[in-house]
Amino acid sequence: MISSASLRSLTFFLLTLVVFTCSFINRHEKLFNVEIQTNFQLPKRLNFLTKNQCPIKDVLHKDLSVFYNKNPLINLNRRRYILPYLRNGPNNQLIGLRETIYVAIRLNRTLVLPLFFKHSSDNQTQLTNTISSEHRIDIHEMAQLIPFVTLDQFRQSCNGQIDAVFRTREFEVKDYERFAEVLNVKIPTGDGISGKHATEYPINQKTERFFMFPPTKQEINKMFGTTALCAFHPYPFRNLRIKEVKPIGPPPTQIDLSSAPDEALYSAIIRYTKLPRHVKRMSAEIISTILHDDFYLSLHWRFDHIDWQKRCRQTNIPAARRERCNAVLDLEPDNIAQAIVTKVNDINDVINYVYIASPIAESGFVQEVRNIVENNSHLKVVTYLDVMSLWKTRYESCDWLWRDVNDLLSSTEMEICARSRTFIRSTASTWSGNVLHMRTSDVIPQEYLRHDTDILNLIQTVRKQKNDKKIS
Ligand SMILES: Nc1nc2c(ncn2[C@@H]2O[C@H](COP(=O)(O)OP(=O)(O)O)[C@@H](O)[C@H]2O)c(=O)[nH]1
Ligand SMILES: [Mg+2]
Repeated sequence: MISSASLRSLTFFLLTLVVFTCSFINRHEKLFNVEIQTNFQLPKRLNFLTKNQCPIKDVLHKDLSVFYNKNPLINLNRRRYILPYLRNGPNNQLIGLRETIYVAIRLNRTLVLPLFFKHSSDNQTQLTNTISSEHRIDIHEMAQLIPFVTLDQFRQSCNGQIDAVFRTREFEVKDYERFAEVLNVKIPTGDGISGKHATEYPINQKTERFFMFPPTKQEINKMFGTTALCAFHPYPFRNLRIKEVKPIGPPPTQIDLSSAPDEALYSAIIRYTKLPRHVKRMSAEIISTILHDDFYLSLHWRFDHIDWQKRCRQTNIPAARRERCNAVLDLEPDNIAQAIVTKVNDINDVINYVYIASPIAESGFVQEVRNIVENNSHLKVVTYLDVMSLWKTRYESCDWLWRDVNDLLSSTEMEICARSRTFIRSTASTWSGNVLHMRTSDVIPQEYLRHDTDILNLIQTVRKQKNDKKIS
């Protein structure tokens, strides 16, 4: 016999269970029902009870302070910080991060892991427009080079307040107010706000456009030298005048800051800020299953109408950009297809595959290129559509992937291009530029790298060859 008291408890328990289950499903529906208005068909509602297990688990750590390394190659003052605020696309952000690390080293400050933002063309920003740093860089690797703290640790150590600003340009009070709101820190911008002034460095200097500085320790200290503990470095990007040297050879076992040349130090920073391991693993899988570990040529076609061509529609653009814009706006899929086929014929090795990477918005144009190439040669063209089909079958239950799939797709395509036999880049793109850094002779034999070229130059050469043939 069940007593009425036990019956009441049982009913209460069942009711609680129902309410909990409903709210769990509801919460997950929100999480998984990520609406993606792209050309590919994602599973509408990912089934979190799917039988297939996600092949790559535990990609993101809840707490990045676990990466606090007592013994990195370069030890820095753990009481003084520098927090960058990155901007524009992922590769601009990566360059901004690298420059901040360089400045941090020269100023002897610990890096604060910044926020990383999704690209403005990425429509997966319903939940948040930020993305985990672990999707952008291999944090394990970076921890081997320098010490860093999380934004939370920084807020705690600095009592939520910034006390020095290392400027890269002129900022107005409203800019600081926005930074303060996004970062949830105080940036005192004058007596009116908190009574304490966060000093702007370089002190008492104005600039028309950007503060630029050479990479020497003396110059950087002249710009930003201060004993203030909690420094903020908004919008770093190409302020540091340094030659980017590809990292090659085995990793350093030690770095002596007093003797390391500036370029070698920057090169080490490039080496230790690589794409994350899960991105490498997924691209390796694509290379083996779709490209059959065969030689393949890759093309980065960056010039999409929505984003890249935006700068062509501005008024008063510099002459070099106008020229590049004119060259791009003139092109038809046929020109690109011809360039690809000509390039493949110029290479001694047998190439059967071509990977075309491009912003998703350009997929119609890329599809036309694909059809022309495949109808006129032996080549099989692979694009993000093939990647998505593979991911839909293999990674359906990896919610970490689908939440940030556009961003991760772009990084995966970078790695695919980095590993190709020959890479055709788009000049004026940091995406292409960073792929070039990844194509070191450690990864691709030097004699292959000689064949790498720029798509606009290649198209011009092909046109010239055709004209010369007509004349002769
Ligand atoms: N999937 C994919 N996205 C790309 C590609 N090229 C550009 N994008 C998109 O455009 C953004 C490029 O921004 P950024 O990294 O700043 O490079 P940049 O604008 O070319 O200098 C990326 O974040 C992607 O959203 C590509 O080849 N594949
Ligand atoms: Mg960009």
